[in-house]
Amino acid sequence: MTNDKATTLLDRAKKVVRDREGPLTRDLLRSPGGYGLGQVPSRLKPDSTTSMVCGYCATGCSLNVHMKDGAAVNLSPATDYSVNMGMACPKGWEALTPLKAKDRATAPMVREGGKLRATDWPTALATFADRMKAIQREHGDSSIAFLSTGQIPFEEMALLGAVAKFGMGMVHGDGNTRQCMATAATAYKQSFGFDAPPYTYQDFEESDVIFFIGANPCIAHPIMWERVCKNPNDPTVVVIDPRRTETAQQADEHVALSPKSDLYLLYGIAHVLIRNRWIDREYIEAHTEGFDELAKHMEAYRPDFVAPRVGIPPRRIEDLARLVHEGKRVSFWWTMGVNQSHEGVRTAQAIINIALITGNIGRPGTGANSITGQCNAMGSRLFSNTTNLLGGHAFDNPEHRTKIANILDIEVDRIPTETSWAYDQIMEGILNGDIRGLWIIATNTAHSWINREDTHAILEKLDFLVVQDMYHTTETARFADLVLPAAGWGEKEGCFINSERRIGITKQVSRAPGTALSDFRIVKLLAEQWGCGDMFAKWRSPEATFDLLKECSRGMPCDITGITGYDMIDELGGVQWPLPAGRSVEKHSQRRLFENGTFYTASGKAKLFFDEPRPMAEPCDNAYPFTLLTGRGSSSQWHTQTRTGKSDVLKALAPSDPYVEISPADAKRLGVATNEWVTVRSRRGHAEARAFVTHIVKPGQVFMPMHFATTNDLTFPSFDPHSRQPSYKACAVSVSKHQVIGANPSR
Ligand SMILES: Nc1nc2c(c(=O)[nH]1)N[C@H]1C(S)=C(S)[C@@H](COP(=O)(O)OP(=O)(O)OC[C@H]3O[C@@H](n4cnc5c(=O)[nH]c(N)nc54)[C@H](O)[C@@H]3O)O[C@H]1N2
Ligand SMILES: Nc1nc2c(c(=O)[nH]1)N[C@H]1C(S)=C(S)[C@@H](COP(=O)(O)OP(=O)(O)OC[C@H]3O[C@@H](n4cnc5c(=O)[nH]c(N)nc54)[C@H](O)[C@@H]3O)O[C@H]1N2
Ligand code: SF4
Ligand SMILES: [Mo]
Repeated sequence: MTNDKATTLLDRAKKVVRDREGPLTRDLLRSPGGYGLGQVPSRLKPDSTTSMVCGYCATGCSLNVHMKDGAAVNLSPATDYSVNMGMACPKGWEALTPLKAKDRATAPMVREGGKLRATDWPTALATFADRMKAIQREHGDSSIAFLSTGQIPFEEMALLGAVAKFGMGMVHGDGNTRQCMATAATAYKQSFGFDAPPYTYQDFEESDVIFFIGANPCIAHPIMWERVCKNPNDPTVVVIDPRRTETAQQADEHVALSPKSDLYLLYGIAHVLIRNRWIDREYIEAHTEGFDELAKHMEAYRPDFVAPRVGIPPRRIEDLARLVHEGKRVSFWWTMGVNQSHEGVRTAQAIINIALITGNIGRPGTGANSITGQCNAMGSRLFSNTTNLLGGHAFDNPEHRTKIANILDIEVDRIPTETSWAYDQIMEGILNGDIRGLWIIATNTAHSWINREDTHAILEKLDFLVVQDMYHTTETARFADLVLPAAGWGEKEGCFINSERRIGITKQVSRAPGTALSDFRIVKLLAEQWGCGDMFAKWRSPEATFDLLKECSRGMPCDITGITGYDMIDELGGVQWPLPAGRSVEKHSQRRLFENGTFYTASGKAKLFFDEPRPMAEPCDNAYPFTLLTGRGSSSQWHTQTRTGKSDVLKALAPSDPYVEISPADAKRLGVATNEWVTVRSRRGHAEARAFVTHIVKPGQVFMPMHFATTNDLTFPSFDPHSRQPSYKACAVSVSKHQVIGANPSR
């Protein structure tokens, strides 16, 4: 279709809508800047190539999108971007395909007579405001809440969090980053004084010893793994994971520890380091607090005490400590095997402690480095206005509230004085009837939340559930009273922050289908309908919002006041925070934190935290003799598969049925072979899955990928007490051979 023809058709479509619907919709159609209804991308030439950051994982690769007649036709990985340098994983290559899926939500839908029916925006907006307000009037501000995401630009998250809390008066709102990054965020905040991952990806290439703890980058962050492969120092790579994962198979050493025994292992390593004086006394004195207490606590964790709890010989603990000691540049990287644990925060801090006491931080190739998950998990941690007030501020700090109120030009008493409930507390609140209206944006709770049976009962209990998603067919949308159709990545603009704190830009290269709108636009319209639109007049567009958030960051560790705007981010190949006003950076620069040993705590020193290890929430017993581990299964599947499941290419690259990894010894005992159906049972539910007989798991353990909804029918809802992150990765299950071999019993 030519541009002219598209414009004519669009004009006609606009006229039809204009004639039918009132002033609100007219305003919606007027929106400039590529975030309105079906317009030709405004910032880009119709036939051009533009680069933008990928919308899946937190690696933050840049993709060149090739446009013809104003529409994206193809893409290829950018070669001049420091993150990926010409590489992309299958999801990145296929990123445009899910936009064309048949089940895209193309119009708002309301539930009538038990069924979701298409409606127009004015009806949808009025339904939202009327129903939410009625609940709020009757049951108070705390009775309506929202659940947000790490997968939309942070300008959208910030607007959402601001409108929900300052405009609509909601008190509680959390994000799916709770399932993912809460542990790392809490650990960093306590230890460093701010949630600040210290590294830059260059560190992958500069280490001589690399530890991956509960991380499987070959599958979950393949382009980060490519960076490890480019390391010229022939580094020693150690993988600490109960499973012999793809990454473990590539590594020099695999420590197949017992599930959730990381704290013992890490304390054992710290014990040996301290006992042998393999520590950096000078660094400890100058830059840390609490070493004497730490050393005292670690006395008990002798290798012979620790080893049986970890399931490895004492000698290996000595050897691992020696490896840390002999390395010149040792880096420690962790992901969900640590974060998703009943004692995740202390485990993350045990890693941080080892880096600190050996002086492995703030230098090239070092660091205690949490790898983030979603494309904008870091953006959500700083700007979603859920657990933190915009820009890493605290809701319960009066000075912070005043600062933010002044920047946003709102009354300070619009800002809640208390921190929101966490995700699990919001779910609990629904169960108790305290929360009755819920607005879910860009997360698929009914699939991904821990212990799905309960989740479904909880969602059913709500008086009013709004689901704002790209697709109307998600597990969560099935429970919705109102579905708001959202534009996805590539259909709107804004910024993501990747794992190394690099702010990257995404653009509109494609039109959202039907009357789907960007989340930014949807939230603006809801604010107007609610009657608080004037409060957000300054939030004109994503880029105007970026400017506001910049101001919010001023003087904070994440200060980005030195970024002039989107063009600068584009030109420099992304910009890592911080970049305070007056400071300049080179194109493709690589910056790490704490080079001068000063942390964000009041004393400027990092704090050393430790605790007694606690038993697993649900240990195995005779009835449920296996430990179920869960996580990512393949590099071509993304979470609940609403997007990757729409690509034939990606589907061909991954198993289509749920499966369970089971050790050859256990399979033999149970009499099951690969591909046969088995039933996996926990105290909460059961799942049918195909057996995948493999040495990846040890006897007594099984693994199921999270990409199939049934996995969370089994998981046990336990949480880290400090971060409230769910412990998805360990519960007790049984496995039995299914009677009807070869047939799929779940269909
Ligand atoms: N292809 C693909 N890539 C993704 C995603 C995706 O869905 N698909 N999701 C993205 C997101 S949001 C995230 S958070 C990341 C997750 O990235 P990762 O955390 O790397 O992936 P997971 O498979 O969840 O978990 C990592 C490993 O933890 C191990 N583990 C389980 N229990 C323990 C334990 O007690 N101790 C230790 N040390 N290890 C344990 C598991 O065996 C698993 O191999 O991936 C991101 N990248
Ligand atoms: N058992 C088990 N469970 C897990 C995990 C595990 O390891 N094991 N990992 C946990 C982790 S780390 C994570 S991060 C979560 C992820 O869990 P979810 O967040 O539930 O997973 P997604 O499939 O990414 O869901 C994102 C939703 O947003 C929609 N969407 C995408 N882009 C947009 C957009 O621009 N706007 C709007 N409005 N919608 C959009 C998608 O269609 C999809 O429905 O799962 C957690 N659950
Ligand atoms: S590694 Fe992550 S950011 Fe890079 S292309 Fe794949 S999904 Fe996208
Ligand atoms: Mo995640």
